[in-house]
Amino acid sequence: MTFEFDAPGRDLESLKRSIANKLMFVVGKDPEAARPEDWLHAAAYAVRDQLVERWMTTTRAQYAQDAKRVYYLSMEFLIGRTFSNAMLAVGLRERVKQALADFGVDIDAVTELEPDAALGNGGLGRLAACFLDSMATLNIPGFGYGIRYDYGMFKQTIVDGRQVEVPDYWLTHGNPWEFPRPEVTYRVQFGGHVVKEGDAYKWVDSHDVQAMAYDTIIPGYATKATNTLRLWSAKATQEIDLGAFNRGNYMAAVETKNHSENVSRVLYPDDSTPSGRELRLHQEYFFCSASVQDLLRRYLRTHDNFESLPDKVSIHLNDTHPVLAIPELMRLLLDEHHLPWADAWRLCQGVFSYTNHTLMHEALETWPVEMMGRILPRHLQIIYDINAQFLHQISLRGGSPELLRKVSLVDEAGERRVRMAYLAVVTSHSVNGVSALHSELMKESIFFDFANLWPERFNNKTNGITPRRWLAQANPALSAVLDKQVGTGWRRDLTQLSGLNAVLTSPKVIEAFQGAKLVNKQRLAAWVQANMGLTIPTDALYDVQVKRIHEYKRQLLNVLHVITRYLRIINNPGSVTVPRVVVFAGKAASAYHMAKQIIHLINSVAKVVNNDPRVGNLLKVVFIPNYSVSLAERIIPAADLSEQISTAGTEASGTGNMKFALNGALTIGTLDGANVEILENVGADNIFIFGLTTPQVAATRAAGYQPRAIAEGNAELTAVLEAIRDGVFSPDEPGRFQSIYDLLVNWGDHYLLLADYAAYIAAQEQVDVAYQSKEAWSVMALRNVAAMGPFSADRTIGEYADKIWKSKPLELAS
Ligand code: T68
Repeated sequence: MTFEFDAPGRDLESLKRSIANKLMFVVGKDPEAARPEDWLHAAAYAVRDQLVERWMTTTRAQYAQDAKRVYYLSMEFLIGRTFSNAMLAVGLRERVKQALADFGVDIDAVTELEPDAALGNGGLGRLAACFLDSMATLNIPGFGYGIRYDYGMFKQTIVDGRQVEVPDYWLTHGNPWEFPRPEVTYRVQFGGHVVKEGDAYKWVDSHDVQAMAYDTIIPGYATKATNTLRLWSAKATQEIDLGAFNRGNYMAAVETKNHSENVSRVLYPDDSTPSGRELRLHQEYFFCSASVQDLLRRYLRTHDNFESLPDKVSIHLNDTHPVLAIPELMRLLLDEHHLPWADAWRLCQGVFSYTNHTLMHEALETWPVEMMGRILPRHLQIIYDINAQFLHQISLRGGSPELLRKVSLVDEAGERRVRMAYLAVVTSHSVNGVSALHSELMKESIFFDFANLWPERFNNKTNGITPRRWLAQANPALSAVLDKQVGTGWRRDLTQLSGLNAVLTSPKVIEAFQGAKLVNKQRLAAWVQANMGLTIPTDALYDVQVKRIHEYKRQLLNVLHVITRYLRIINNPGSVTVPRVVVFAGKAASAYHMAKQIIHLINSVAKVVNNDPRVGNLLKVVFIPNYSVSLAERIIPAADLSEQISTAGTEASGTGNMKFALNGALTIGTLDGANVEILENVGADNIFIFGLTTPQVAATRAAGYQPRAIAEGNAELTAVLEAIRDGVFSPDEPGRFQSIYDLLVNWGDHYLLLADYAAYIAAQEQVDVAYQSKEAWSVMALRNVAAMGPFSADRTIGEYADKIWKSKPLELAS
């Protein structure tokens, strides 16, 4: 067969023709009538064409080389926008810009119209997106598997200072990046019961849902390699209940369909309601089952037995949300492919690896045995069997009944529950944390007994970020400075930024860096003006904390500093000389009352401070609504100071900390998560570290921490707390923030804000002193940029590939 197609041209004329063709024949619009969204879609299809041939070449090479494939299972992929990223990957941004300009279309304006794919909550989902980028860039054959939520992370609006959630239907205008694959569907069973036929188990009377694949191409940078993100959408197995339809009951006839399709309807911003939790379990199993069926089918295309499964397949579990993939793979091997238990178990242990992202007790997933037995009866049996064998093995090794109780996969205290993290640890050949500190704490705390049993299983893989999105794309101004000083190679090898060290005291370099920072502040200030109607100065220190709102991340400690500063300005004029813009952004889980109170407080403080004539431009407070990947790309490059102030021992790693430092902000932070490694890399002179260390946090709590005594011993802190309590920031409702005062003074201050307050304020004073010498500050910031090489996700993925997945880069002719 001859099959010929027109490889999409890369010159300006070809691009223009391609965009014109897409507008006409795919979008179906007359250029006379085309709206900006139509041009965006036309341009997106034209850019996507540039990726398709690479995609097919990569897939063919994977088969030809019988390459080991890495399957990254994650409930979340926080991709953000794709248009700019794809243009960057294929090196066509300038030409597409010109092509659009020739049609009278402004590329920046249409870029802003693309909705974020907000299929994630925060760090965990964004990490998955950075990892896909790095896997493709390093030619690691990788697939992301997740859920194609109809509604991504809710849109946050601020109404009278409070967070109000609005649904995010991101697919309204269609998604030009995805390829729907109606032919790639799998049946996913729920409910029913298990019957035994001879030695075999059968899962019967289930109500089933179809999982349908949607594929997105993940381009590598400066390589022909691409990977695939395959997201599953729920489709009813039966469109219409014919019985009900015939009886004329049309609503009932489609009800089951709607119910089935709810599985992939919405991303969970939290899981605090019982009915919600049951849907969450459905979601987890839905995507695990479809993914495992799919990867087995791909494996069996070129293999007729399972012996080489661990050599050809790695399944990585991004936290415990995909852990049901374990009993699902067992079920398929046992019940569908009739392998003996021991073989199936050995294969599972060879295939699975797991990353832990939190030590916080309330975030460790467990499922009531009752619920799991009702929804996934066969999986509960398999988990019981795994548990029985595991406990037997431990008791043979002399484990005490006490140890058996502690490590059991089923928590027997109170309502019986399956411990998903333990199931992940017992099965996986590798268990890693996400920063050096976190990986150590993980072994000392939640997995203590397991680390004693199998020390070789536990390891650290410090997180990283993709320099393509977080520097090249987000910060063109600084990128141009870096290109001039160290060349352009840092996009693929971030360690090349260390070349900056030789030149960063040169006045020209300093001036160029400051120029780039100013451009980025102007870009942010213009956005704040246009979207919030607020004027912020561009010659102030930009002090930024953007991340999910959570008590442990201590946005409230930042607010205590803001109020301290405010009171100093009005009570002691002249005592504060460095103007600051303090920027906050972040979403609170919809059911997390205290996090929402904190947002309300920030907005209330902003209102008072920003309108007090005594303050002027010395202090502005901005809460930017609806934090997202695309807003992060605008906010982070403008920052001078990066707030990473979680209570030591609570933030597993953080990745925002890396993004800020890479964009030339200095960190004010605790010795928590990856801050510790940032300190080691930038040196103590180029970072502001303060506060209790992890052991000191433990000791403080053990000694019977008394926040009230700390408050009473510090007059300035007392004034700040009383201002909150007495309604200085809520004059219309004086008692509004009593609960925040109580949280800190009367309810134990669990995250030790008051214990760290004095040290934090002292560190902020050092920041002010340092900022007064603009040159010295810029040199410190440049030293941070120069030292960020190790925090590239390429380094992280290189380590995962070598040490955990044992996967080799694909060989591709260039
Ligand atoms: C984050 N975790 C860690 N969880 O908090 C952060 N959780 O320190 C780390 O840098 C990052 O993971 C990457 O390793 C999360 O973001 C979630 O988003 C989440 C979502 C659902 C349920 C539980």
